Amino acid sequence: MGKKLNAESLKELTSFYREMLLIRRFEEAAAKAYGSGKIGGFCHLYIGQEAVGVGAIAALEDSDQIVSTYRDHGHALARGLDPKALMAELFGKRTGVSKGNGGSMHFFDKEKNFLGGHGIVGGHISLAAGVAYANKYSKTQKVCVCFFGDGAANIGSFHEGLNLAAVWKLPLILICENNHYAMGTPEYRSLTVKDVSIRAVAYNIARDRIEGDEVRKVRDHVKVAVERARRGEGPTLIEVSTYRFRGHSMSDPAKYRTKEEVDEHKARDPLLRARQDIIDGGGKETDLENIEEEIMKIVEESVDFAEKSEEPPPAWLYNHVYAD
Ligand SMILES: Cc1ncc(C[n+]2csc(CCOP(=O)(O)OP(=O)(O)O)c2C)c(N)n1
Ligand SMILES: [Mg+2]
Repeated sequence: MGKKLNAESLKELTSFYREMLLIRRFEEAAAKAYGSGKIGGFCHLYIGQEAVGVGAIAALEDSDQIVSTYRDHGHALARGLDPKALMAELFGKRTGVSKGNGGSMHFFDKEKNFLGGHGIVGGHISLAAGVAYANKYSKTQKVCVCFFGDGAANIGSFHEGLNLAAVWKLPLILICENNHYAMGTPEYRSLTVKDVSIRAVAYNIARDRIEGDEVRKVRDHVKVAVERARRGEGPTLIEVSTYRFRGHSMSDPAKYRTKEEVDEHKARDPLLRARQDIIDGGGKETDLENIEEEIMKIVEESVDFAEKSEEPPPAWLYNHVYAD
């Protein structure tokens, strides 16, 4: 039995639950559309990891930047990008957030300070260090959060990014979403450290490590790092232990994991956890049912919008490839 919550905490947790449910239902709808051939190309689902993105992004101001991977749907939704424009992007339509030119891996919204969606594993970490450098150089108080996986922590750009962020004390929060697999490779085959955050020691920067099934805990820990960065005390490397419930991408049947292992992690589903904490905290089942209904409507509308939108003209293929 969880704790009773005061009205403010209950409201906050319910709003986090709503955001996580939006990600879950949005991606379930995307998987269905993918299965029926309406979405093409790569499509990596975030299902199971929702508390990481929602918790971490809740610790930020809207003016802070987010740099994500190809597994970017959850981060984009948590940042408040329009589900219609995101679904249309998955469908490759001109109304998509990247005008149908990017697809699943390349969500981007400058106004929302959502700076991608990047397909090259780990390559975006040094880009994020560049964004954090710009924040510092132009004397803003902004911080940049960069999400990446356990596999990305073995890429050169991770080490270059960390080193420069450390040397220049950049306002960068590095969040390693350790879902314990890089495609079909389990972490023990590619990592010699117990957890990725230990690598912070090599660069003399702050580190933290948490379990990723409790959304408010993620928010609280990331907030400490954000405040440290805003005080000018430099970057933090945080490992959040999490798990993806689906395969690496839509084309992966994930045969390298046992059913028992997956079930064990599903028992720690961040949505179930939040749901239970809301009920124990004094929230009502009917409120949760209303949220479910509201989210289903948003998701259905996003699919409808994507289906009805036009394809981009072929000439748009050459847009936004090189600077003018
Ligand atoms: C430089 C590079 N190498 C290989 C790939 C192919 N690839 C795509 S995702 C992936 C696994 C990355 O795993 P991880 O960093 O743990 O992130 P996760 O997919 O688990 O979220 C690989 C090897 C790539 N996109 N870029
Ligand atoms: Mg991984």
